[in-house]
Amino acid sequence: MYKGITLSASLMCVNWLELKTQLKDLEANYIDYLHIDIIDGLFAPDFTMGSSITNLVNKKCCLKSDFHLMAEEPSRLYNAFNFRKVDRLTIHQEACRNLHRDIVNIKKNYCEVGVALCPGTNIETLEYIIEDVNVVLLMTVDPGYMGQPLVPQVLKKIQKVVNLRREFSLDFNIAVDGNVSIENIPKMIECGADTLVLGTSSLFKDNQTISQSVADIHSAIDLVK
Ligand code: S6P
Ligand code: MG
Repeated sequence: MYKGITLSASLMCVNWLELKTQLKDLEANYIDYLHIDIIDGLFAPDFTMGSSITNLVNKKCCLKSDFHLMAEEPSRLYNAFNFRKVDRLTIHQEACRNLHRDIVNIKKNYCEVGVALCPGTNIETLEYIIEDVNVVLLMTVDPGYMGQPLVPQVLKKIQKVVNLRREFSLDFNIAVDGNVSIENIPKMIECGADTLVLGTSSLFKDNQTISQSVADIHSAIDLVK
């Protein structure tokens, strides 16, 4: 955490040939979570990591896990992963036939729970589950790939979720995921985001080390905090 902002590193953006070193660098630079994207090729295009990879990474890395399941009916998949009580598991509103049941199940049996919304999904769908979640994750790109441009209208949505949180007197986190770049970080925080999912546009850059990227991320946060 830096100045009240939680930092979550997107594992799918890691340099896989340097995995061990990069995991150590994330730990040394006080990153809070490893953001683990699971894509089923149906809810979103492409595939990412399966349990053999993520369970191995979890064993070797001290960071808490922030699972982001971009999968249809995600409850089919929970048993493949090793969730610890301190981890987070975020599922998509659009992917669950019975969202409330799924949220209560995660909270009771696995770990902290989050609900994610794609850029095109209205926040009104949160009203009846909002009291049960630890985090609302707003996708700031459409799910599937790293390196996509920001969907700018989501900035307005962050502010709406802040208002909703105030209206219900709640304290869940508001996470943003997708093109969380050095340029976009101040805008996102000003709108009310407190958890940043960091990928190729800020943390994992070809031409600099993780420590240098973290310094740039801190400077971007300093502009508004
Ligand atoms: C996208 C996924 C994300 C990406 C991350 C990429 O479907 O949920 O977590 O890994 O957003 O970051 P960037 O900086 O490359 O857009
Ligand atoms: Mg993600």
